[in-house]
Amino acid sequence: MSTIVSKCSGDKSGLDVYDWSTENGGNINQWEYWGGDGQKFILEPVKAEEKKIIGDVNADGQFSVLDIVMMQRFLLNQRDLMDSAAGDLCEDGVINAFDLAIMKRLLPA
Ligand SMILES: [Ca+2]
Repeated sequence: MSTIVSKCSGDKSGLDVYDWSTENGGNINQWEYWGGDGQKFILEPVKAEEKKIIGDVNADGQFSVLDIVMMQRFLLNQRDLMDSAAGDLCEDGVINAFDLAIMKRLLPA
């Protein structure tokens, strides 16, 4: 179990489930730390499969020249990307030549 304290309180207060609510939508607010169950949280790491590899448009788990080839063919309307989210390197919601340019720059020599 972990406690999340706020720096602005000088580490004296932290997250606290108001009135030990067990209801959906129960409030969490800041309260002076006293070690109650409403101030204890379970922190879980992000699962590995949820982590995206930037530029891995063929979804093989690594970024390589094969991803650049797939991206070039996608931009020529010759095929789809296996993972289009990994191809939006500019993070502007559009996959275009600017994303390809970044991919080429990121590729290890
Ligand atoms: Ca790949």
